[in-house]
Amino acid sequence: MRRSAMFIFISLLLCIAILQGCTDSTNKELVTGDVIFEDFDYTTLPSHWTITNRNDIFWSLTTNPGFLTIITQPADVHETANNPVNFFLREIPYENYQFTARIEIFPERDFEQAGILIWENEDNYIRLGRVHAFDAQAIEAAVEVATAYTTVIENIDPITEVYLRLINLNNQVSYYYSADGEEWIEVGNRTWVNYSKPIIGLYAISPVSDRAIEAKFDYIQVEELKWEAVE
Ligand SMILES: [Ca+2]
Repeated sequence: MRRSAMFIFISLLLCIAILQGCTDSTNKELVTGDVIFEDFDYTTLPSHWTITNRNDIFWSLTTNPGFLTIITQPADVHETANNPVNFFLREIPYENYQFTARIEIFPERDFEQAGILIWENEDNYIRLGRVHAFDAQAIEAAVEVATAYTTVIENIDPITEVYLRLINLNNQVSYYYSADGEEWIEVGNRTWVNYSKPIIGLYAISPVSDRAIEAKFDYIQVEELKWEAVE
């Protein structure tokens, strides 16, 4: 890698979590552009959402008003076990972005989980979940590439409310979570992706316990990130 390219790369790494005051070697600054905010404060799902393997018995916009509620089912997209029941997907108009969601779930058996996605298809995706894994409460940062699943699981305190965030900047994705929406902790390994369209998603599953438990999605926010010339 040429020195200037390396400098830009290192600059990106340094400022990916701190979205103000970042400049690169061409004197550009990373700023927030347009914002998509959806708080699920409606009773009819907008048409920009698609639902995979849709089963209307197990999701609702009215059970908990102001939330998208998904009832976990024995579903998953782990490696070749593809059965994504009620994964909510939507395309976004941004190349670089920060995707945040506030979720309430308390998983109590292994692999019960809810989380957020960056999606190409069932075998190529980024997944960040609030999960019960190996007898512990955890956050899981995962990526699947052509059915090969790679994961980092970090144990956390037994919280019900969680904020999850994925940042996609120049095709490098980083994973964060927060208990309060203010203090963010990076998890997992930053991952390179090159998907055909920017598609984000929400999911809640119970692939081993098969239990039906409630995952409440309070809102999503997607902030466009862009480089702007410094005056
Ligand atoms: Ca898969």
